[in-house]
Amino acid sequence: MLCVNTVFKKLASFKKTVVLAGGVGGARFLQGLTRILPPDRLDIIGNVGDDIELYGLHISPDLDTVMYTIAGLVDEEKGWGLKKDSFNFLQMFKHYDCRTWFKIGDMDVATHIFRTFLIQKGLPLSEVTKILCHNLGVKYNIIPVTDDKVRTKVDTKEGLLDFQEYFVKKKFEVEIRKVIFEGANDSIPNSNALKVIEKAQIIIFAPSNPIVSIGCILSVPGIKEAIKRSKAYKVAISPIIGGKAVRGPAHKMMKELGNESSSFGVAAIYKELINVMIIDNRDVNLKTSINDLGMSVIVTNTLMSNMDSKINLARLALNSMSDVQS
Ligand code: FO1
Repeated sequence: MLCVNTVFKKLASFKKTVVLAGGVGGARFLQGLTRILPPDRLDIIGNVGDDIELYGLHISPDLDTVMYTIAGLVDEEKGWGLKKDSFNFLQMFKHYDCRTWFKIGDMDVATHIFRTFLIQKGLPLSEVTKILCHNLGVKYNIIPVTDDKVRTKVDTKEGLLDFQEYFVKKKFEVEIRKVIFEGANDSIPNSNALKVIEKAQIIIFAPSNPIVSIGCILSVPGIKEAIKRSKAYKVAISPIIGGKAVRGPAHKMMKELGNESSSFGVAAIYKELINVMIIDNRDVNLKTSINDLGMSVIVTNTLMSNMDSKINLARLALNSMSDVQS
């Protein structure tokens, strides 16, 4: 039997960890990390730029993706939404000529109704997220980067699009010219987010889209500065393998915005914010050029195809501090 002292020693050996996370990539990484770290050692700062208001409902896709994934409720195949959900209410909406390209499930809609109900009662998004998590048995602290309204917009040849319009409706086929985080300049960072960044021993940039997901988090005034000020060890995992995003438009967006669409391009975006970049084996040829940006590089398998690979990547990120220093 494990004695209490051993348990305490083991817990103390875990670093106070903060993860900046977007949607599916971030959630999959967190699936591994939450198998290693107990809730009091891990805080998650989430993206709110993908949020959308539909039929009067406040929908927070990235916060929900992380929450459902940690709760074990996510539709693993899609990476978002609830497993075994159905889409019947959307069929009825078609009669009213409502927008139905954003596929909200019959069970998922309960989360959006309850979130909207609590927000209308006057609770900030961070408190609402805590309540949702508590009710779904998620003990990890998911902190929306801000309680204020920040919305990611994409400037395209077809005009300014809401992020979900670009991502889901247009299937990110339209070329982009600029990304705007509307409302970010006037937003106030969540005080809890600043607190956990300050106290962190390790800050992990999850393998999420660096332009829109992590980019939105970093666009909130004070967050980037807090990360720079923090004495934590900072490590990022590239969501790009062999020049292509594992899923989603990260590589396409980077290219269209004039960044190199590779792990080097991701490292260049995070330059001056991180100490270590974790890249895939297939990108080993980029190691020296990333080193030249002033950071260490770890080369490994970053494709999270099953639980073992998620846990291995999470463990490597946590151990990167000692791995790089030794
Ligand atoms: N992604 C899609 O590709 N199509 C959808 O219809 C869709 C609906 C949706 C509903 C609720 C939710 O929480 C997420 C949903 N997502 C959908 C995922 C979401 O658009 C993206 O994964 C993120 O915003 C990008 O990080």
